Amino acid sequence: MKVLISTHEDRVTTYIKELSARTSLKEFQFLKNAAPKEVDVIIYEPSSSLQNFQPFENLKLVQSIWAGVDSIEGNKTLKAPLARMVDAGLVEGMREYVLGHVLADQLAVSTYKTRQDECNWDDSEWLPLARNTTIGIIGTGNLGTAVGNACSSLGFQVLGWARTAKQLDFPTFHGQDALYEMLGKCDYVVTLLPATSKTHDIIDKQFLAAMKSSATLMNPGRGALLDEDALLDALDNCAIRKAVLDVFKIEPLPKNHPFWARSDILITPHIAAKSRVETACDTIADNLIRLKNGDELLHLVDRNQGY
Ligand code: NDP
Ligand code: OXD
Repeated sequence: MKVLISTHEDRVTTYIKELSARTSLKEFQFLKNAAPKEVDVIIYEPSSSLQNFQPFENLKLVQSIWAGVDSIEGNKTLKAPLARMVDAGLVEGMREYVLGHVLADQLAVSTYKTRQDECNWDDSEWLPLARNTTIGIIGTGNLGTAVGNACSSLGFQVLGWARTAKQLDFPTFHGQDALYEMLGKCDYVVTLLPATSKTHDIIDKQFLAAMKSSATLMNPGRGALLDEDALLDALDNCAIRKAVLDVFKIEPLPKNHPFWARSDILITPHIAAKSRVETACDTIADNLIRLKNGDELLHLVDRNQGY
């Protein structure tokens, strides 16, 4: 099988090396360039220049290196099955990002640094305990469930919300009414939804108004989820306390964007969980071997739902 590696230029050689180590060289040929008609599988990163899949007439699978497939699933030239990335590296990265930011906030890290700069020994505050803190996970898929479980294991109260009903180790809800009711109970709201036509601007005026005024919004999902003007209004009117944002409608965030100057918004540059070659290749090799053996492919995107 011919497998075209269509990733960022810097990573192609490493992908070829790692995938070769996990599969039989007799069965798979990993290529940087190939005649489109001969290609069976494309390993695909959204930053790739490849946008027209039409010439790839014999394509059997496009395996995305990213978990979020919003930049590719709507591509009308792509008729072959599309699989998204589900791997240990993304899970660990997202768990650590969310927990790290929640704990840094609970421990008032930035406040104590400011007081240190003023030689100010103020020990009057009682830091909140996890047991008295509720974290709402909006989108309890692969990442949201892992984040929720990690928060539970540290003693946080966790509530989850998704499109469909499910049984997890923490209480979960679905449906619009349940969402607003749940938001009102959370001290942190973490959005881990995919960007689809149904989730566009889901964090809108009504969503933010349903949150506690003391709550923090954390969006490591996608920038498309957030109505940016509604967030600025909510912060200006103290409808919520703070936002931690990793993803934006336009990336990189333009230099003149109002978010940069706000002390109540913490910006990270889409680094919450990056696809790492070592762990991504475990998933890719698994799917390649399944394809070769005619077994069911994993992590296929439902093109009707968009994720
Ligand atoms: P999954 O597909 O496993 O989970 C998506 C979750 O969102 C599911 O629980 C799904 O519900 C829910 N959902 C989808 N649409 C709706 C809707 N209309 N209403 C309510 N719930 C909905 O994805 P992952 O957990 O793997 O990833 C989530 C997202 O995280 C990715 O799509 C990507 O955008 C983002 N991401 C960001 C990264 C970063 O570095 N910032 C890194 C990796 C991913 P149901 O379970 O019912 O299907
Ligand atoms: C992803 C991402 O979707 O890094 O994997 O955002």
